[in-house]
Amino acid sequence: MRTDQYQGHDYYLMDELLTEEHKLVRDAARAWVKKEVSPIIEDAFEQGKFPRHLVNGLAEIGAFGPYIPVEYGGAGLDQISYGLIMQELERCDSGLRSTASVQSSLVMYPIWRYGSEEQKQKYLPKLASGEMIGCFGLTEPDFGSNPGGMVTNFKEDGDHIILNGAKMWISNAPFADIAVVWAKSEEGRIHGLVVERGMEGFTTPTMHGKWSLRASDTGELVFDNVRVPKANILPERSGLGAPLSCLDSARYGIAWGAIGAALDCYDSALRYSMERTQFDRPIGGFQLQQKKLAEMITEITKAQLLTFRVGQLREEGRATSAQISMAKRNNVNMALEIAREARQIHGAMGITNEYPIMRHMMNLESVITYEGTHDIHLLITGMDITGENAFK
Ligand code: TGC
Ligand code: FAD
Repeated sequence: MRTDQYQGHDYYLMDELLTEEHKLVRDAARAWVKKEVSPIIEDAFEQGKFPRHLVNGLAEIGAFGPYIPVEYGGAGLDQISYGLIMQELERCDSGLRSTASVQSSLVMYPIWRYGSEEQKQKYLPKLASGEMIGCFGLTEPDFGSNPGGMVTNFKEDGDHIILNGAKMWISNAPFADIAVVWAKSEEGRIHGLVVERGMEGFTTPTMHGKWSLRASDTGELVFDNVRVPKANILPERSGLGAPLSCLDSARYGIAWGAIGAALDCYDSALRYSMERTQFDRPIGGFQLQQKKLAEMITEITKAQLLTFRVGQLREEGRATSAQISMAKRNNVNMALEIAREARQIHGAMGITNEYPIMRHMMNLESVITYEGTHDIHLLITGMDITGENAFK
């Protein structure tokens, strides 16, 4: 096992734009990751299991609901702090960040934004402390990029609803205590509801065989005539816009997270290029390797600036969905390209688990697909600038 020597890279002095609180939050997340996660992450990835004992630590660094108000158990931080936490988690592993993103943006966020006061009191403090883990069920076997076509549905039955259908590719599903599920009413309107583990007819089979995001558990959600109290329906918003607004929050976190993965690959490649000697000099002295490294830090720096600005706009409530899409798409693609280049700089060693590169690369193949694929985000930008919908 190699020591985690990561130190962070800040070519344009972005730290000067951060408050003391931002730096404290980031440094606490980084220190926790180095101490508790870096030593075990390669094993977890190989075993294909999320290390569940990390839940308490994630809660302690504020990774569950960073921006949820303190009155509901959240950390009451701003959007930049949320982003910085996601960056530090994904610097270690996208699966670690996934677990936190889902809990924060896809479970706590919809309950906070669209839930009743009773629902907020019942679920949010336990989700913030990690006593409860949640998952988010939007994608179905036949409806991925087009979630509006979903077939999961419910019928009314007195003070309950009867839920039928299935969701797949659901992060955290195998061990989640609750699922925020999106389903159609008899009128065909999409609603969010909280389904609890233990409700009869509700199962969460694990999905196996992933070569990516192996340190995150992924599963299905199967609903076979599940009786859910009507009190579990999120009352404050319905329609496809409700789940899509949650995705805005998660996609924003991913934009920051991807910078973390890219920084880790760059950090490792830079160090390796100075340590590895060929033809009697460090390979970092050759122009071709310098080109790779220089382009990496240029792309990372551009992404840091873009993402910080989206963070400011989001904090002011002014970031548009299309702006967030651009940041998610740009940064994940940037990180994947950097992982591929960093792999080459490491030569044969780059394919081993002595270095984090292949793990990041494999993880990023999921990140570029979930929360809206690379192409879907391009079409979102295309629609935003032309007014023409090229999806349908
Ligand atoms: P469309 O007709 O365009 O929109 C329907 C309604 O939604 C509104 N809307 C949004 N609202 C808030 N935020 C957004 N980002 C929104 N995008 C659209 C829109 O204004 C409209 O409102 P209204 O009032 O007029 O009804 O919908 P469409 O069916 O044409 O689809 C548009 C499209 C393709 C962009 C959308 O469906 C989409 O984003 N597809 C990608 C699906 C996706 O990202 N799935 C992610 C699943 S969750 C996940 O991957 C978690 S991974 C977690 C992890 O492990 O980290
Ligand atoms: P498809 O929609 O079938 O797309 C296949 C290809 O067609 C893509 O390249 C896409 O860009 C392209 N395409 C589709 N439509 C168009 C179009 N109109 N124009 C041009 N090209 C198009 N979902 C959840 O709900 N909750 C989760 O927690 C969750 N976690 C996930 C974890 C992992 C590890 C993964 C891999 C996925 C997860 N997902 C989750 C699902 C994820 O959001 C979907 O995989 C994603 O939205 C894409 O759907 P799809 O895989 O069905 O691909």
